[in-house]
Amino acid sequence: MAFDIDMIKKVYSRYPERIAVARQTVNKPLTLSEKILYTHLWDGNATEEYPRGNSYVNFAPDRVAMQDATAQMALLQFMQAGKKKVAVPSTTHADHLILAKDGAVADMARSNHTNGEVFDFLSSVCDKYGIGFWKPGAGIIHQVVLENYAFPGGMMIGTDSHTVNAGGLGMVAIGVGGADAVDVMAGMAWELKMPKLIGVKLIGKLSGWTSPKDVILKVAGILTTKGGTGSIVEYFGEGATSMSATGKGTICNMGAEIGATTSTFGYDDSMRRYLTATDRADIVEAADKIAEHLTGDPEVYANPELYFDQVIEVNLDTLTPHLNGPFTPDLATPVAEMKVAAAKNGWPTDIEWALIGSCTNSSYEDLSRAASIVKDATSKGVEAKAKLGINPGSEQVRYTAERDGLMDIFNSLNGTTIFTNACGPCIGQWDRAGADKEEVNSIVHSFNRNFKKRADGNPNTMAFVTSPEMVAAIALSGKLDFNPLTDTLTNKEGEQIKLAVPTGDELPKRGFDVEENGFQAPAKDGSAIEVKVSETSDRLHLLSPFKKWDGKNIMGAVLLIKAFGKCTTDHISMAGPWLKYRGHLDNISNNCLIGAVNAFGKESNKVKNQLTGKFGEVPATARAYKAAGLQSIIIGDHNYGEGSSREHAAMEPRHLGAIAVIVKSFARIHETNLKKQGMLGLTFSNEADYDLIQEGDKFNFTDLVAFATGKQLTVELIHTDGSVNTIMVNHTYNKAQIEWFRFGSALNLIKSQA
Ligand code: MIC
Ligand code: SF4
Repeated sequence: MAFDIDMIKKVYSRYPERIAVARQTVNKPLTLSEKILYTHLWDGNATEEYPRGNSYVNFAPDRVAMQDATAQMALLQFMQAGKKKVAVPSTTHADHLILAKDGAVADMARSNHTNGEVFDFLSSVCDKYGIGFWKPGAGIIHQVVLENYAFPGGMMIGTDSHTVNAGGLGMVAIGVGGADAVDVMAGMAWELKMPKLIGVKLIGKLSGWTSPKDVILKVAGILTTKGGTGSIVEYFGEGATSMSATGKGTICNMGAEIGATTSTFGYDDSMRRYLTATDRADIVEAADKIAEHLTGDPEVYANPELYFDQVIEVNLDTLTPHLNGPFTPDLATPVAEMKVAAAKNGWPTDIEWALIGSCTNSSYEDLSRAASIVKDATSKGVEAKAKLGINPGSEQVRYTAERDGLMDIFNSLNGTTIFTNACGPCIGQWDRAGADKEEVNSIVHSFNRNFKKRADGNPNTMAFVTSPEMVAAIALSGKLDFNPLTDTLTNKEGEQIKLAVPTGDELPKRGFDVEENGFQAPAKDGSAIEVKVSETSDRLHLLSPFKKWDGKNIMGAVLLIKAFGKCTTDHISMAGPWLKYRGHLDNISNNCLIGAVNAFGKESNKVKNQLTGKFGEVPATARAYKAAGLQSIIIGDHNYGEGSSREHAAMEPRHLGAIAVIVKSFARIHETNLKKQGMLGLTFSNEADYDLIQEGDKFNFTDLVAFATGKQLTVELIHTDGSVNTIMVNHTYNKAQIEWFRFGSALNLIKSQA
């Protein structure tokens, strides 16, 4: 039986009426995305049409998901909101903090020891406030959510950008910062700008070496890392219905890499099969009663140009495997072109490590298809040239794969390590031997992100994203440019061997099984439970509120850093070794912007201190300004804050005294995070004004006292030679968000109302 089936049935029971009203209001056939949005309006039935890409709308999500690295800050904030229990079903998943090194058993034991304090905190805070806790080893948040909580037509938010994975089961699932999660858990509305809609029509059918991963690698190549910003991507067509639910999850998962608000698919047989196999036939029964509402209207899919803001068509019949990278997930190279591309760009083709896993590709189907390649190769006497590392997505997947012999197949290959059911190398929790030598090298993995330094901390590791099947083939060949469709491998006898095309099981033939799934149900009444945070801990620290705005114009703020080029959340608040401070704002602030490249001098973590004229690290310089009572300013390029939902990327600058971030454009989640934490997230009205910012600049916000919705702000740039440029900046603050700024943070506002 499904968790929270009563909640799901309640959601479904209001579908027919709410959709009928929405259809009348909007007065045209509806996409699936619109159906889910309009059935989740905070105020009930639709009373007006919300222009896409324009109006802020209040929604009522059905559930909240959090992972250990973001939940610490989310729950520290929730503890301040003055509530007894969460208002909607919520879960926390311990997956990000487990370091991959020697293999699952040793790694798990080590992690329980090093992270014990944080796991205990999460376990007790969840217990107290009615939140389900999936213990370390239970699996990666998005795989566990897909297996247990996602349901067609539902709306969920999660404190992780890959929450969107649940679109594989037809949800609108959206990644947010912890402060947004706090709103929903505290029983308040959740606000989102009405997304635009991108329709992706999948024609043909996947076959041979091509997998769902290649669909999204292709789409990422078309749309780039910011092409999906502010949009929901809705997939449809024969190619959509013919692929598995977990394959759909893979596609939706990496929608985060194109900046999409989320991605989704209509309810179909693949979802029925997956729900049934994961012991949720009760959802199928309920969903079938309203099946017509759980997918887009036929008129929409027949003439998508009339209903979507943009339509893309991908032909699965002609699609081939892709490898995307290095350093950005949208640099797409079809496998047949890799030899030329690698030679042209100087990408090393020798591969030492090939990794399968992450929330993107760690399903049973993924493992079974990769295993088929390994089995074929070993039976033909081929040995691996690279090391293969595998992180299964959940204990249920791992246990079942073990029972069915898949793990034996992997283990029969020389150089394979099975890591924990956790994020591991995907988030830099990987103790890769030799990484500190910073050698130039390439790796391949089935993850979603490949930003610099992400997997092993080495800035010279070039990571290429590809399907699990391709990762397995490349592990065998040891070559980035190996094309299994055409190339051969040499076996132990010196014979040339061609790999058979991958085969696999969408779902385990004998059903899923698990002994200990790792779930901890919360106490019915948690009021007596005490949440312990030691005052001397360097991992956890209770929050103190940010200062309220004094109501005056900001004058004489100093430039902290003008970031050059790509500045993702990994550049602003690096993960890997820093994950351990996710519950301690002051300590984690020591990584603030250390990865960002300073536009002056083009070095990282080296900025000019305007007080001393000397160069220093970004966090230390910010602290010096703060100590001197100065507010500071961050300047950035396009798509600033791309990547993660981690609100630390907004809280750290705030904590260190930065007050405004002015950029050419923002990634959605990060912009909201800045607003929530009481900062000014602003964009140049004239992009070229970025070039006016000089190293020793001071900033005056001369009309901040008149901060209002839809009205530009004026900023004076005072250069060191005394000259002044006056520029205009745009903002997207609505009335409520301006209140967050006034109060110093959204949380301050909640508290003042409690
Ligand atoms: C990631 O993939 O970058 C993460 C780690 O899962 C983040 C969340 C985090 O920073 O904790 C995300 O994608 O939101
Ligand atoms: Fe974990 Fe990687 Fe997925 Fe983020 S992208 S949730 S780090 S597996």
